[in-house]
Amino acid sequence: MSGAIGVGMVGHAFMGRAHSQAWRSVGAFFAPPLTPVMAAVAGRSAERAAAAARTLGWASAESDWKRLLERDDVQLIDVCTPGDTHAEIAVAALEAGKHVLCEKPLANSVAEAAAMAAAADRAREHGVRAMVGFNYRRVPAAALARRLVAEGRIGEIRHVRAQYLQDWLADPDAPFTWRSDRERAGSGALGDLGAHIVDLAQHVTGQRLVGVSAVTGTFVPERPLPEGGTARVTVDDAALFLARTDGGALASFEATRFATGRKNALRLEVNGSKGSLAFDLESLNELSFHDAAEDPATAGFRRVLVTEPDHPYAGAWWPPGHLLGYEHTFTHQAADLLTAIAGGTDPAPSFADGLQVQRVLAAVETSADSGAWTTVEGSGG
Ligand code: SOE
Repeated sequence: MSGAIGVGMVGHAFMGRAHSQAWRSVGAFFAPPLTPVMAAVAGRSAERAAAAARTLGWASAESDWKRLLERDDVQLIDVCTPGDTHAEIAVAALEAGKHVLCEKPLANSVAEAAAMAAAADRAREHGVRAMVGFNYRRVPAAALARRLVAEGRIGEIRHVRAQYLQDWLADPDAPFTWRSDRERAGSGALGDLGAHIVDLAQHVTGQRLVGVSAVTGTFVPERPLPEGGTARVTVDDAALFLARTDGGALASFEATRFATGRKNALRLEVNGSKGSLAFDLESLNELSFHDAAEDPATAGFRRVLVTEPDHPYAGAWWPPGHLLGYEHTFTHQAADLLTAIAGGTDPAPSFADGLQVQRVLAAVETSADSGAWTTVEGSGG
């Protein structure tokens, strides 16, 4: 398949802006087999959607996302809304024969995620594709880490150490938003940040979590509402857990919005029998690599600048040493999705992958509530 593909995006806040940037830039840098046409953006307020269309580069605006499904000039729906609407929009879009890109976490519950994965399975039979937006897989350094693990460069994996640390809720006076509301967000730091590190750790190692032992906490139980008064926080502020993988590794995970001074510190360290890899999103152009076979006198973590033409994604951008940022991960995501749609293959991560992450999140909540080791559904663990 080649030619153009019309995109309709639902939601135009932070994620909508990040995705818009990707749709604007992907054609210029990746020459994808399908050229995205930014047909329409949908939002609940006609005025705000029209303003978003103008600033973000969409040709038109709709005040009801359902209109996007009726439009012949839209073949791909990009879901950038809070989690409570993902399932309804994505399932309807797939049933209308539209390809879907859906922001993470896939849904607010395992039941919703399962319904979405089932809809994606049915749609695949008609050549319709679905992808969940775990964008950090597409940081060149993270993609290189996966490549090195797959090539056996760090041997058998013993430890996975994953953290996603932010601090934007550490101030008790920070206002209440949908992200602190279980009805809308599903969970707190767990689904928002923990989902990313679960996906990334599994992606880099090629192993899946089979069981967890977790603690979660809410440090600030009420927050001020912008319009006055307060609202009760119904999600976790932080979630920490230990896990076993199906490859025999022992792993630890930490997701928090209360790590003062840490702004967007997604860190992953993997220790193997032959060496180690370490990544920190706050220095996202670098991958630290330790080769245990090196002379101990000079061995240690080496900082690899991941900007060479043969590093994943990097060659499409600038000459070596010219750095990339957060926004590029969304462009890479768009490029891979367009390539998969054009090639008639399943994009990764699929909705089935999103469902599996959702099951890990559910196991974490069950374990935190019960205090018991909890098996991840479907893991055979
Ligand atoms: C907020 O914590 C947030 O924007 C997440 O929702 C994103 O998924 C993450 O990439 C950055 O932080």
